[in-house]
Amino acid sequence: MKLTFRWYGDGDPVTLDKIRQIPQMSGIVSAIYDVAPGEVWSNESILELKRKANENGLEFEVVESVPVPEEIKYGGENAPQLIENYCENIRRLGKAGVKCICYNFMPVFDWLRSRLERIDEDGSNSLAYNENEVLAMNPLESELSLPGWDESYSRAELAGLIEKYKKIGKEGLWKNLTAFLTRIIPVAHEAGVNMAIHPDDPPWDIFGLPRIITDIENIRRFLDIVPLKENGITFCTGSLGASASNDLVEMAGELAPRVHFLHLRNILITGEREFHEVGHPTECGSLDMFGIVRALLENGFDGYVRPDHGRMIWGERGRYGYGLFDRALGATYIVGLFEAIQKMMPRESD
Ligand code: DNO
Repeated sequence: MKLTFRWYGDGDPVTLDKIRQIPQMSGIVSAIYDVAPGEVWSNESILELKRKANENGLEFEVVESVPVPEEIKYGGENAPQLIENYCENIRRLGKAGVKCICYNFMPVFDWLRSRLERIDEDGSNSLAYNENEVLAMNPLESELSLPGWDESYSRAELAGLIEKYKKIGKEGLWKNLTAFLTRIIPVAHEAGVNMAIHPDDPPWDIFGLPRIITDIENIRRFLDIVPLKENGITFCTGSLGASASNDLVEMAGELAPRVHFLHLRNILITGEREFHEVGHPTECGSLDMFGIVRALLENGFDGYVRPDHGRMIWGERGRYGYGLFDRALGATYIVGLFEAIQKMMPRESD
């Protein structure tokens, strides 16, 4: 596995010289942030990002995300052209040495929480989700803002978008995902790039918007659309784990050969559709981090890993979920987990 760390570019208070000091850190996970979804990224900007990483002793082999424009997801008239642009990004990134691209197919909103600064018993802050609080929010009034959200729409545009998805429903979304995958995966195969779809977070419908990358049945359906290795997933423990009916250890074992990217974080489920984010170790939350990593490794996982969201600790202020301190603690926990499990596994020569 290769340990990586998400970096939001020059404006990120967590700088590359800090990231490189985390033990075992191999590279960054980043993206070109100043272009609208659907546009082709310039070769110069891609190479510049790579240069900055390399100058700091870090690789740039994972992109998160090349965002999928809404029009591809709802199947608008420009979808075919936008899919071609997407293919061009895959080719350009492959040429620059990128090996894995993470993306999602969530309508309108990427990951969602109802509280951004839950005060935990130890004085740290974390992100929390409570379904009743979410239902009480009006999606047309942006009361919350999370990194990863496209907030460029006017209210009227947003209302229109929500209507479009309600109309096409889940099967419409599957159909548009199929059109997307059947075109992009052969390009990724040629370019030597693994595509890794991110599960929906949380893994259920919100605000009447359909969500489909949610559980084992749906992920099997997704993988079967194009049964090539390059059509793979990001195994995000915190996203899939929010649904208590997802058995993550079992899912990890079955899906391992198609997991290209692993997002590790823990959550504590406190009720029906209610959870908050906690420190990464198993004992801190509801997820069996050891069991998940062991199931992945025993079934051949050898992809990229990053510590996912951290809490805000030691007085740090920063991008929600993406401060330095707790993610760095998570990174060293991950290194320990992998080392222990790998050393316990029977070697081929034994
Ligand atoms: C949240 C992230 C997501 C993820 C996208 C991938 O912290 O895991 O925003 O990057 O869903 O496209």
